[in-house]
Amino acid sequence: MGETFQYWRREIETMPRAELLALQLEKLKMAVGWALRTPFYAERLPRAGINSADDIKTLADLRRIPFTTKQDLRGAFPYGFLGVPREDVVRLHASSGTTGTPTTIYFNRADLSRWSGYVARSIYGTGCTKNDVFQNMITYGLFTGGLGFHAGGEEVGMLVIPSGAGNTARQFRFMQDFGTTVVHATPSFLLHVESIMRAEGVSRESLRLRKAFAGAEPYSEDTRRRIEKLLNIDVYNSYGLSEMNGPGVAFECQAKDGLHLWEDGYIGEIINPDTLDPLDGGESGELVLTCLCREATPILRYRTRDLSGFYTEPCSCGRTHRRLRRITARTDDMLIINGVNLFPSQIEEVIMSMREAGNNYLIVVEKEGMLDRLTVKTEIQAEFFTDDTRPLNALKEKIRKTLQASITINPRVELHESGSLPVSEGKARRVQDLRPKDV
Ligand code: DLL
Repeated sequence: MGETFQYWRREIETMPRAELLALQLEKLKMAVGWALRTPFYAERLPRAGINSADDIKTLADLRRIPFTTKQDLRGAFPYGFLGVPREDVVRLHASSGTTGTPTTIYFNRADLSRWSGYVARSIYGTGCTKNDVFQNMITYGLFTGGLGFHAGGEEVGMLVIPSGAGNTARQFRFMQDFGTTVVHATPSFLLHVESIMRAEGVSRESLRLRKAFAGAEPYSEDTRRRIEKLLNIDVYNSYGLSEMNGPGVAFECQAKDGLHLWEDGYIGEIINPDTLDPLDGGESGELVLTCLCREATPILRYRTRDLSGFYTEPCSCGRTHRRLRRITARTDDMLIINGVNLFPSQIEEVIMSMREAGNNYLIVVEKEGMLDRLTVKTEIQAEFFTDDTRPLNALKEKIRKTLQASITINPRVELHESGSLPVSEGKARRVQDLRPKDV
């Protein structure tokens, strides 16, 4: 490729593995020390025979620490995971908490500075510099995507426009007025940008856009390519979660071949989600993360429910931090349709690989008598939409067959005009499961 890679902290990003592991051990000890100051771990860790940081002697001792789950975080709401005096806390973020009690993460000043360092490193690694104008088109507020990227962008020295999500007409005005070169948004929103541009009469040539960071929800490689083609930009996958600060946990570099997990800030493990056994050979499984960089709310061995795996070969960019495979599903995303397991990402893969299919889709599951009924509603590209029902029926049948071949379930397919299915301002809601609960 002849590409020149740029590093924010070269000595850390390309650190020899042995040194990186030694650094992880040092930081793990520190994180265990921090954790023991929280009410939750002060009780949990001694039960596992860990009474002080000195009980961690090697990285293998990590496995003596019990897993932490979302339920643990909820159960200890609001302050059970707080490890510093309340007056030293300067910020909190909370998970979207669609059901039940939210989970809250607290930061002291040093935590915020460490976090923005990881985001800055991620942004810089995609080739951005202080010459860029960065429009952060994602929700600000309790969600970590807004302020997280904002701080990282400022640290790189970019001009950051805190435009937030939504209000698309204004977004384009900002892009034109300030010469925006980089944007951050969810992939589902980015898929819509081009059609909104057309509707608003904004020409691609009037924009200086060259890159986007897309994350906070799963998307396929075909979706990435589609956005890149639609907008003629480079799209970089960005992964994170509020329990691990937010964005800046794992990020693609310019090689765009897996997401580097910043292993001086986070320890990643892959486990079998059913047996909880470690999977050390590059297999896919549930990602478990330990945060090494947050004192106010230390979280150890957190079960993310995200499915991924590590690449075993090194990256062409020279970074030594291992790469995660694109996260396409969560263990709790799985639908069971008449006994067959289905991840929504399997449907996305089919839809986004078909050139006739549009940029938005919706999955509906209902009960019909004793059976589950799967309907895939998909938009189709404007050029394939006609008043003539014959070609439309043929296309519907083609999509149905392609889906069935891939998911082994026979779905009902509905075709919708481009731009007619609902778009969410935050994370996309792709699945409507209308089946009665507990049946
Ligand atoms: O979504 C943090 C974030 C903000 C990441 C902006 C990237 C960009 P939460 O709201 O806590 O935090 O949601 C975390 O979103 O466990 C994954 O299931 C999913 N997720 C995040 N990034 C990706 C990604 C933020 N790149 C949850 N690919 C995680 C797939 C992702 N899923």
